[in-house]
Amino acid sequence: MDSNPDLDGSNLTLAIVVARFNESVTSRLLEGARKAIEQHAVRNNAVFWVPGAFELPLVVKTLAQTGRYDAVICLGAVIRHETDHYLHIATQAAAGIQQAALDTGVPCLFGVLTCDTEEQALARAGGSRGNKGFDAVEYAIETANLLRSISSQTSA
Ligand code: INI
Repeated sequence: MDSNPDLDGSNLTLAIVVARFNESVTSRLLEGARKAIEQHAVRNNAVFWVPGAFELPLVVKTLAQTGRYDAVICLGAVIRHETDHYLHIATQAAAGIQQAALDTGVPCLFGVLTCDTEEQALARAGGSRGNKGFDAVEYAIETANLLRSISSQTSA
């Protein structure tokens, strides 16, 4: 197998779940995600909003279980404040999203920024450090196409 990712989205349906908390950042992640969807000709997509990153895992798992989506992409921004509250949110979001993928067999992508400052988050949401929403869609397409090719090889 070669190392080039298959980024053809034309046979894929994607769900994107976006956390409203820190919306100035997450709306930019969504813009990046939409650019990747257009660039890779994704066949269909649907966008769902949740209050914060802590709510992502349940909604992601529910969407993955419907069987309608080839991958589910989570977008969020967890930013450190004075207490360790953010740490619990970031840890549970990451673990819950991974668990949703393992439980359902549907790729669930972690496009959640975990940063010390809003400035760092904005740099990764279309600023000097790229756009992690764009990247998450590309990784979703690659992983969904890989799973398809594995299952077509094993069923041949
Ligand atoms: N939610 C986020 O998405 N990012 C944060 O930085 C954040 N902080 O720091 O509090 C945050 N809190 C809300 C949380 O995700 C839940 O919506 C809330 O706790 C209710 O379950």
